[in-house]
Amino acid sequence: AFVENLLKHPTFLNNQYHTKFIDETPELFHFKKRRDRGTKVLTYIADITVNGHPEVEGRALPMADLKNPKAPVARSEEIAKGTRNLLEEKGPQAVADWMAAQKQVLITDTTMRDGHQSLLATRMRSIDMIKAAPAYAANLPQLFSVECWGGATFDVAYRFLQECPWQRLRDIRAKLPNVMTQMLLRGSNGVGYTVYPDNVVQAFVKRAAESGVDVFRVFDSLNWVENMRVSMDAVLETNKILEGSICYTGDILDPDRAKYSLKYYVEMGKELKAAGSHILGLKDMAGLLKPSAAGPLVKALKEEVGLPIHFHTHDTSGAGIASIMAAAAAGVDAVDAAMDALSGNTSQPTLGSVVEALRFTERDTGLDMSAIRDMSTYWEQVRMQYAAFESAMQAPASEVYLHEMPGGQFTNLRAQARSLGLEEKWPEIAKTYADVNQMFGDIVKVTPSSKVVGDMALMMVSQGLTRAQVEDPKSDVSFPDSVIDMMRGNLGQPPGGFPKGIVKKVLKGEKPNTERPGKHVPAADLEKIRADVSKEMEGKEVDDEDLMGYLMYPKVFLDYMGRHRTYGPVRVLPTKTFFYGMEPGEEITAEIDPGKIMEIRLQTIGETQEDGEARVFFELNGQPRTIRVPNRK
Ligand code: BTN
Ligand code: 3PY
Ligand code: ZN
Repeated sequence: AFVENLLKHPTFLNNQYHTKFIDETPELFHFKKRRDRGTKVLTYIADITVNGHPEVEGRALPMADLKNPKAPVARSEEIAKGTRNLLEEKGPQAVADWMAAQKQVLITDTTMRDGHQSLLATRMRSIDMIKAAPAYAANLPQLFSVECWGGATFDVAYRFLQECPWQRLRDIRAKLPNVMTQMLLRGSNGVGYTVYPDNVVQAFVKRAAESGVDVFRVFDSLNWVENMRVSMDAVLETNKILEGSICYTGDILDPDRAKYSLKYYVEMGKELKAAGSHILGLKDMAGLLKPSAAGPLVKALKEEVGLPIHFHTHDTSGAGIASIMAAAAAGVDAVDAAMDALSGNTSQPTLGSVVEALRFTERDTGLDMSAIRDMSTYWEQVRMQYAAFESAMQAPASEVYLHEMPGGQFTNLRAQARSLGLEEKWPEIAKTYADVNQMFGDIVKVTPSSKVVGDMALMMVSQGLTRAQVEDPKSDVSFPDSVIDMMRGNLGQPPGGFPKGIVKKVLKGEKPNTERPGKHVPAADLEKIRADVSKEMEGKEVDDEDLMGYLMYPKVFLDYMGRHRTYGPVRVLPTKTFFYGMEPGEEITAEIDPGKIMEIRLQTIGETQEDGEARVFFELNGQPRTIRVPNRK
């Protein structure tokens, strides 16, 4: 009925369909009759089969004979106790104490979050993760944690994957009962790009803990501890693990980058400890911590802060594992790595290689190499499904020391440049990004501040502007909105503040706010918003998870819900089907509810009729079903 309402709507017929159309047009939701979920899912398959998925259009195709990935088998019936059991039984401080007392280097597997965020534009679907979870529980119980939530995954799940991020978390949690789950939280920016009211951040953290997050890695995109407090206090309330994190930028060995010195990081570490962190995160989001600097930094943090250290880096330069080894020698407690098949380049260093590098040393990780190989074989098959989202990056790039872009941004910005026709100007963009950083006062660049620097650099290169021209008080420059927002103080303050000249130029004399941005954002009336959203969705109940989805990304969430009404739980489909539909004669299965399997066979695709609709003929559990979908081709 939704599709019918949509197709017959004058706005749609006039080709004025735009993404806001669905949430601005409530009559689309006046259904005559509710279709069952099976029919909805068939409608999705039919639509994708006939029209293609817009997200993979014009992109590389996966290998023709691609098989549905098969998860590794559990090697024992019994699930050994792991970090999660310790957290549940003894609480977060006990985990931190145990960590500090360990000899081994503990390992976090980032494949399900940063790995695919950095290599595959965050497009990995829940089903591919959930299938792996039992093998993690059975075969790799010595892992410190599995990073599987937060960062960009939240937004991308709703926006591009047509699935609920909360359900992903609950499903992974249910199948991984013994190893801690971990998320990345952008402090007062939650899992978004802007400042949220304090009570929204608090409610978000509470809900995330209840839905299954054990370790909260919290950072601020300008390293402003003041701006992290609300979220850190909220984590402490949940009795989960608070990993307050330093974002590493610059180079402690470079005398010309004195702002981000060893002393600076030690001071920040102390502030994070005073704020209640159980663990200190050392978040090297761009992979700038060189092997020669990692040792002295980790040693100083260990000695002077006194918290267990959890080191996160990216292998963009190719030097990642060397930095990990230096950190390990200096006493780091835990490190992040991605399973081999999703490691390297802008992702984390290679998990199996880290394990081998530490084997037969006093810091041996205790992980089983054959279990790692099994798991990586699975991830390799998974990765092949996402060929459309692979970046063009073929090799490590020491260029990262010039621009300092975070792993997730590097390939993304390059793709953005390509789509603007600026591909051959990439070296200039990289240099301009570095210039913009200096113009903004040498800031930490990580979501969302990295996006601001990227926006500015692209604008300058596309308009042919130099730094001197931008800074010239006599020139008239039209700044990107994100730059204006940051100079107003809406992301907080970097160490030493933004340079006065650029603030004045961007704000044209408007006075910036230099206090904590959240201080000036009124509390959200959560129950009123819940009622309003429910009304917008024809009285559908809005639970806390949905409410948080809406509060983080109002439009993205409502669009998702609109599509969900039409297409149902498409998360149960195999990834290949989700992106490419089915071929005549093909048969797939999908578990629509635990234990309830749909057997779907696509018979044929009929001709498109005069009404512009194609008939697609299926068998669903042996029963013939005809689905009509608009042919938009
Ligand atoms: C998007 O809105 O582009 C992201 C997700 C795709 C939504 C599905 S794809 C099949 C159907 N047809 C559309 O135009 N959108 C939905
Ligand atoms: C994110 O915020 O998504 C990041 O990965 C930052 O490094
Ligand atoms: Zn990262």
